[in-house]
Amino acid sequence: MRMLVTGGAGFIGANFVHTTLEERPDVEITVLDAFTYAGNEASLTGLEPRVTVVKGDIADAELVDRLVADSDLVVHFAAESHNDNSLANPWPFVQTNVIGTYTLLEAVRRHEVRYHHISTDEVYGDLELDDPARFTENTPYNPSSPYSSTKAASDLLVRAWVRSFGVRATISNCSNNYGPYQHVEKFIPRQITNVLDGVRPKLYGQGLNVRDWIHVTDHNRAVWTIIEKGQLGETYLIGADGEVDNRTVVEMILQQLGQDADAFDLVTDRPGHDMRYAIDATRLRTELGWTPIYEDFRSGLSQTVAWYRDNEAWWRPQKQATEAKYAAAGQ
Ligand code: NAD
Ligand code: TDX
Repeated sequence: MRMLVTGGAGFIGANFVHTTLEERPDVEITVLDAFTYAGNEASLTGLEPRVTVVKGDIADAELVDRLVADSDLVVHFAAESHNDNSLANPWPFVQTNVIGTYTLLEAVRRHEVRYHHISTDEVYGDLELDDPARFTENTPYNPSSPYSSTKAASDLLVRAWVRSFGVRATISNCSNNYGPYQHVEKFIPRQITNVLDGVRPKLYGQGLNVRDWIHVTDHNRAVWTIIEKGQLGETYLIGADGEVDNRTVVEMILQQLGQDADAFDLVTDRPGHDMRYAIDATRLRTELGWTPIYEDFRSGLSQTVAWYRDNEAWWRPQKQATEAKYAAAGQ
């Protein structure tokens, strides 16, 4: 099988490429990635000949047409993915997440290629801390940020291309991922690498916001489950019952690195900061039989802490510029 993986040099895409090579000997992969600040060549070294890396933009219609024509399946991870960046400059989010997805959809439509669309639970907006509800496939879309609204727009394009043009597509909306190869701008790697650098972790607001953490390998195994068993045209939510508030995550990281649990700073909150995300993945579990492997967040986190401790050469080149950006925003 020849597979086109967009965004394969990013966090989840690179993990997807690694897992796929290990578990699917019949798959050959072409990665299409623009290598923005978030793409990292060091995440994909030594994977030839089963992986071919093409540097290019998903909004480049000619390039996309050629690569899609040559594929049996497209898995679309590429995106501008960071909420804080989308508040500072929304335009690349509209361009990549909306126009880029449109460009891919037109190509899979022309060449009748199976397509899987990677999306986020943030399209559903947020929940109150004391709300017993969790997101399901039937929750109405209500995105808050430029990032989540462009992801919502891309999901809706996929649904329309399924219905109007018969494109063979599935969609997944996953909760917050953690694990190796995640850019140091994101919450967990930022705090781990801060502590490794002797810098106090930075919590937005009071640190009360809740995220529903899932290990990236569990996300990617769910994606494969949907590719193989999902119903065309359908949406599946992916989550592993991993709700934890940010303050508790920081306390765990500090403890795992031998520091006092209260050695963090509270900093300026993110404007419009979503309070809580929570996924009900019953459909994925019961209809498709998926279950997560990393059921204990604390031990998955401790493996992730160890990965960053052991792979400084991977993250060090991005650290200074990332922290300079946060410092300018008072965060
Ligand atoms: P990431 O920012 O780590 O990686 C994104 C990748 O896309 C990078 O390699 C980047 O170079 C590439 N890219 C960006 N613009 C491009 C363009 N125009 N053309 C080609 N490549 C381009 O993101 P991630 O965290 O790995 O997220 C991957 C996908 O998963 C995204 O669609 C995101 O919305 C979704 N998602 C992420 C999470 C999470 O917790 N990180 C949770 C749910 C869903
Ligand atoms: O330094 C920080 N301090 C802090 O308290 C950072 C970077 C974040 N936070 C908070 C904000 C959030 O409540 O931690 C939480 C997680 O923040 P991010 O890592 O920026 O993730 P989030 O905004 O929740 O979005 C992530 O999950 C859903 C991904 O970045 C998205 O791509 C995905 O769709």
